[in-house]
Amino acid sequence: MEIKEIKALKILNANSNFTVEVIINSENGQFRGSSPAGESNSKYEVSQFSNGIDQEISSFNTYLKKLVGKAINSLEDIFNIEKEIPKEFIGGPSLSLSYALIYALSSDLKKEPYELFGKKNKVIPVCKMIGGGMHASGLGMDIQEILVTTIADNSIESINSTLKVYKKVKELLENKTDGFMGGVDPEGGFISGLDNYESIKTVREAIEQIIKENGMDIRLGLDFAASTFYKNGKYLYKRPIYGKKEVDRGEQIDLTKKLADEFDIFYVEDPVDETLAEDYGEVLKLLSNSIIVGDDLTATTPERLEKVHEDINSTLIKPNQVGLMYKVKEYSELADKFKIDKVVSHRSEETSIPIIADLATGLNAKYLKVGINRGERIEKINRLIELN
Ligand code: 2PG
Ligand code: MG
Repeated sequence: MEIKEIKALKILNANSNFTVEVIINSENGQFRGSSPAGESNSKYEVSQFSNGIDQEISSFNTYLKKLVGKAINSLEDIFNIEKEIPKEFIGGPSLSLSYALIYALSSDLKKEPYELFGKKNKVIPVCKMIGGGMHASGLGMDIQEILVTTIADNSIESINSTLKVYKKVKELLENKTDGFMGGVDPEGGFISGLDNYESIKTVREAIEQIIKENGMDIRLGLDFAASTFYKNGKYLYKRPIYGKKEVDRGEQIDLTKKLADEFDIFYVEDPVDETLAEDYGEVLKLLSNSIIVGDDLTATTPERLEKVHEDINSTLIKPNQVGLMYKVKEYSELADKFKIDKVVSHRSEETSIPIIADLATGLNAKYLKVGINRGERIEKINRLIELN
């Protein structure tokens, strides 16, 4: 296929902030790609717009003119464009371009986008129930996310049970908290006035009730995003957890173990600060039946995974953390080499394209981390249903 016209423009993401969209016209029609952003970012991820969004979109449009007339016939051709892209555009602009190219190319080859990366495989969603940390603008828990996943034969079965838990959590929050009006964070997690401990307890209760009613195998997860409340060697909780508000490194590891034992937590993401790989390793040793997931720690960056792979057994893959799809592929292959489970993930400030569902499928990820409420998340869940 040939790029006939191409342009970048400013659009809104799901948290009402601006991001970039790239629109390509080829002989097969029009194709769009847009990149998300995170509210809680890793210090190891690339910045989305290094020169400010307006300035960057304007110079990116000048750059994109060079691509008019270019023939794209394989994923390698897209990777070659990425390898030549000026550094200043790596982030939001580069990823939006790659996503638009992936859609254009797959249409031209009469393939589904996931087929450019690999075969179809089972992907299980990991979905947010309650939001805190930066996602709740400091109004909720300190822990950023309480999540639910399932052991299931296929994604539809898993989505069904996850949805039941989500609705049960809402019901329990309505009964437990006075001010709760059903409000959600950008990822569809409920924001309530309950503290960390009571919030986790509530989701556990919801899971137990659904297991009892439906006999499904449902698991609890947490994304601490611990770097967001780690200051000068201490984890600072707004309200006490196990009687403490200020917790040192060793105590944070103990607290993670205590929560995991008390609430049977299966999925543990970023329980400690992103710079402390050895502390992830400690958590991994203590919780041998859980999956210990690196997100801020690894930032979808191959060099980071090389360094810290022994301290985790799972990793998120967020393409915009690295901004280039050839790096994402390299990262995914590295994870396979180290036998690290892969969780392709949404960002808090998503756009509406469902591409991460295709990436999770084609890259043979075990999980897709995504919200189960709000239009831009539902796009991804529905794509997963379609690919089931
Ligand atoms: C995370 C993500 C997605 P953000 O920390 O895992 O849930 O949040 O996009 O804000 O980094
Ligand atoms: Mg995270």
